[in-house]
Amino acid sequence: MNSLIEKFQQAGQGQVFAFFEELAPEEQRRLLTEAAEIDLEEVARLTRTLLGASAAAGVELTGLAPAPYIKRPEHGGDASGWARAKAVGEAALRAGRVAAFTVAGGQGTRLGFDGPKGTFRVTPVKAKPLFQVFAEKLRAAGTRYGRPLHWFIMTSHANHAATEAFFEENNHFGFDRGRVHFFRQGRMPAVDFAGKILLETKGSVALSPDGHGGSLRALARSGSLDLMAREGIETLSYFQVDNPLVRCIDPAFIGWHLEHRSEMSSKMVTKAYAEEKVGHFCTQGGRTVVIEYSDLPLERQRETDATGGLRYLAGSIAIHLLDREFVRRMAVGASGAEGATLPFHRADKKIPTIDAQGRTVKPEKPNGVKFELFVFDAIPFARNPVIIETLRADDFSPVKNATGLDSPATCRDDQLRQFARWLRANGVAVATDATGLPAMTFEVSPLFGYDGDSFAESWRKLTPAPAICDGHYLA
Ligand code: UD2
Repeated sequence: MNSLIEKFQQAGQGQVFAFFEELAPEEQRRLLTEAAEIDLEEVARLTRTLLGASAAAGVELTGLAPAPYIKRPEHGGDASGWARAKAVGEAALRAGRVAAFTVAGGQGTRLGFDGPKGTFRVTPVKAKPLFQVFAEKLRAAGTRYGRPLHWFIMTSHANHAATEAFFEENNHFGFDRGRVHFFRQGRMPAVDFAGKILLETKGSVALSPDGHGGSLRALARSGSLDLMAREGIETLSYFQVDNPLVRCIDPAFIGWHLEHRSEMSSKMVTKAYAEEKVGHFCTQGGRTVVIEYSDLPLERQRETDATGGLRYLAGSIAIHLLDREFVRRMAVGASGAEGATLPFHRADKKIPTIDAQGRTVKPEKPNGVKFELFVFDAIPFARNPVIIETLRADDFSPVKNATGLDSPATCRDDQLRQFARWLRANGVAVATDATGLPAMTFEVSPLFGYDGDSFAESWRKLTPAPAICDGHYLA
């Protein structure tokens, strides 16, 4: 018998090959390839630690306190410190020591959009897809600092080919194709509540992406870290595919990170309301940690301090800077060799599978567990982690849901508000409502301006300044 099948049987996972004899040869090969991807010891360990009777009851919450962060100058922070940080960051950009990194391997189920999320169209006039917005911001920043940037994009098995094809069809949105690097994240098998690996069909395992925390080992495995080392890139600017407002390249953030010799830095916003679905920056036992909203009981989320404000105020918006060699260290740990290891999180899900007779099962309630790694779990392992404050309006408006909060509609309005603020800052009168939303719909190309500074530079060069009207595209 095939030695891999034997290994699965010895591990009590023989059900993976229950229908093997019925499969055509190429289906058998495919199943064997998928099975070879699975680390049976890891699955056994996770079953013990996350599913078994001795599984810890959730995340440890004792000794939790709000984490300190560097305040923005407009909220009482040290303006000269911010100016210095910006200069340090700009110098690193001019020296080509920074690259961009987008995690785009998620399944985007909540949005109900079929296709890689980065292909979703978001801008108000041109309906540019998310990937184009990032590509143009990065191109513009590269030009501004005289060093074209490298851009790493993590995909999943499910969307890798479609993502690459999309860039190909669109001529990489003007990005130097030799500087865009796609790589796939790893996968984990889903298991039932007894820890048995689930099949999706007779010839395929129920595999799903290993979470954005899988990006650390995928960066190493794909050779991206080696490429960075060859190119003299020390810092990765990490952001999610769902947030077109993100400052993909933020010199002050980079400067704070470098000045503190931090290995992993993060941006926080003050939470909009107590139950906002973001992680919470905390300290615990002298280390910085992020506690996801789903792990922090509601009464803690709502706790107030002496001033009546929220005690756990600092929300994580999933924007980080990562030191290259720190990622390498974490990646080694993740494969179990030594040192630091990211913990897996358990998510109970409805997992389409087959029963013992091979019939399709579409469960109506959770029937099993997926295992995921979270990138912010690396923070406690980082030397000198820094958290800086950012303004939500300039960094965060994700597209998560089809309607309501964090939807295409709210994101479109937030983009319009930002364009209006940039115009107003340059002396243009723009009619807006009380929330800053302009009456007209217009769009600023990231190639014209991707932040307040770059917009002002381009605007000053326009003589005479154009009259912006409804439908205008400033490029
Ligand atoms: C994430 C954070 C939350 C907050 C919020 C801000 C977690 C657990 N929570 O919530 O604290 O910061 O973002 O928007 O992270 N992805 C992959 N591979 C995967 C899974 C996800 O690449 O296996 C990517 C995905 O494409 C997206 C990002 O990670 O770019 C976030 O994924 P999500 O939608 O699962 O995160 P969410 O909204 O639950």
